[in-house]
Amino acid sequence: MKYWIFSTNHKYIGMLYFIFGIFAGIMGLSMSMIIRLELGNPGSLIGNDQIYNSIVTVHAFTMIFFFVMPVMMGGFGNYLIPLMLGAPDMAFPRMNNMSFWLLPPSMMLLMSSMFIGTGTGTGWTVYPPLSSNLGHFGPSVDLSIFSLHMAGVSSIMGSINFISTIYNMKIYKFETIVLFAWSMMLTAILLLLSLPVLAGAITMLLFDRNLNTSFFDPAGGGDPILYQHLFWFFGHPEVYILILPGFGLISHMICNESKKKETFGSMGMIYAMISIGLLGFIVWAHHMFTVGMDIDTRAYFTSATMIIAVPTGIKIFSWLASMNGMKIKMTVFNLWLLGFIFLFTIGGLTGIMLSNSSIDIILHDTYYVVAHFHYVLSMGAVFAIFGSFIYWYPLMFGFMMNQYWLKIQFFMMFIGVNLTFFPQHFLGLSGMPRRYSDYPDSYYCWNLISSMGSLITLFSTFMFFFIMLESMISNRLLIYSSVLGNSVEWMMTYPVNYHTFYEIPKLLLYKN
Ligand code: HAS
Ligand code: CU
Repeated sequence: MKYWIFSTNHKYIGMLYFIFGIFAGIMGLSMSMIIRLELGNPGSLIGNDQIYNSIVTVHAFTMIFFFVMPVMMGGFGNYLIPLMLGAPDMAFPRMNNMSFWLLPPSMMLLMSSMFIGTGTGTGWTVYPPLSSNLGHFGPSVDLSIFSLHMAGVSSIMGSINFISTIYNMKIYKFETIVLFAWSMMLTAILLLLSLPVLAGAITMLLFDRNLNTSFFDPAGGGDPILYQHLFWFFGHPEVYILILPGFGLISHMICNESKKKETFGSMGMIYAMISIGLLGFIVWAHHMFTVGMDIDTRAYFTSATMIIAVPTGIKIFSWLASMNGMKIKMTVFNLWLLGFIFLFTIGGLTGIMLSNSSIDIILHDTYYVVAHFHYVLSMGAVFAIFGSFIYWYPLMFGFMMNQYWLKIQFFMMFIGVNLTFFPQHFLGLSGMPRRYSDYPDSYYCWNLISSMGSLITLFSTFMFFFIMLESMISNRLLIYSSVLGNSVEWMMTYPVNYHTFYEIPKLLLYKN
């Protein structure tokens, strides 16, 4: 027990993050099922719109801050980055432990916000005046703000750790470290630059709520639009924080699957990720086209946003080029890889649609936006997580899962998420607004289909847990297999020893 709670070992902490992330993922999934149950039929199921809105808000927070980020950065990052760099552990192992242990209390505060007071029915954007005392009296919003503060501290410490580790502890040259390490480095920099802005914004909100300041209150000379600028200056980089580690994981898997020495255009991939990271900071107002901006500002934010399609296109086409020439067998990894590339591209293209300010004025706050971000998140980030978890499962646990069942599980998931989110494009285009618990009967059909899709996704997730459990119960141990990767993290025992290296390994490849 002491080994786990006080652990300073990157593999143990990585595993703690996975356990926490899976738990949070189940919470988030449960809340999404409540949302889809409410929306499966016209009329009211929950019978209270504030409760509905709180569930939507906590679903988003849980998925973003307690599922995707902890699993990608905390889980895969902690477990794999030291192995891939040839480092014995993370740079600051005790800070690593603290990063993790700030998350459970943070999630507890968020969950308490649903049970104490009226709940935080603000959406994950927490815009004032809805989130100020006027719209939300009582302790709920304050609890959510404290929760974000703690999760933010945890992320910032994690970022410092990753930057120091990757910068100082690699045994390769910077240009030759794996793309996953590059993606983690860039994600960490993005976090370090954007999170303090969020922290500032929510602290100002906390002061407005409790200490009679009026940063966001026009009655005292403040401006609610200021909050939106601050939030989205964090919020847009945040969406790239959610996907960049996924890009890294996908690159790594494609490289291994194609049996090539490196991903096609490795240098171009690095530059593409750097430009996505930089551009991510200068496009934030595409979330605010409807606040009454002048035409020049809208033209700027539209153009700047569209430029991001270029580096992202470079990534997509480089992945395809890496796969070119390989024999594409329908292995489980290949299914997740191709699924990711295809569905993420759809999500990206709807993003380009939304970046047109004139179109966005019609589509803003409709289900079209919901469809867009679930394609890039539920089918981008989550597909990357599922694919990678299956890919590195033998390395981390030492067991082999049933590959045939995994294929069935993939197709269930693929059908489920598409059935859930593709119809939401139609709902959005015909004007159904987001964050409402009810709708006119004309939207019934697509909503019903969407809810049925979410049920398929739920069952496919159950099936995944069953497959994991089965691999452990049947004790299908793995010693060596040619289907596994050929990169450095695989040159270990399965599962990897508590201490990977007793001394820094010598690298013989290191020539030029
Ligand atoms: Fe987004 C809203 C625009 C990528 C996540 N996004 C959101 C929200 C989330 C989110 C969570 O401009 C909702 C926030 C909220 O709660 O309100 N997004 C983009 C653009 C990209 C993009 C341009 N988003 C992401 C990623 C996310 C994410 C990645 C998370 C993982 N997004 C928006 C806009 C809004 C928005 C508006 C606000 C909407 C509103 O009204 O609220 C790009 O990074 C996507 C680039 C990727 C591609 C695909 C691959 C590229 C290829 C190259 C060729 C393509 C070309 C384009 C030349 C483009 C294959 C051609 C164009 C055609 C239409 C065919
Ligand atoms: Cu954005």
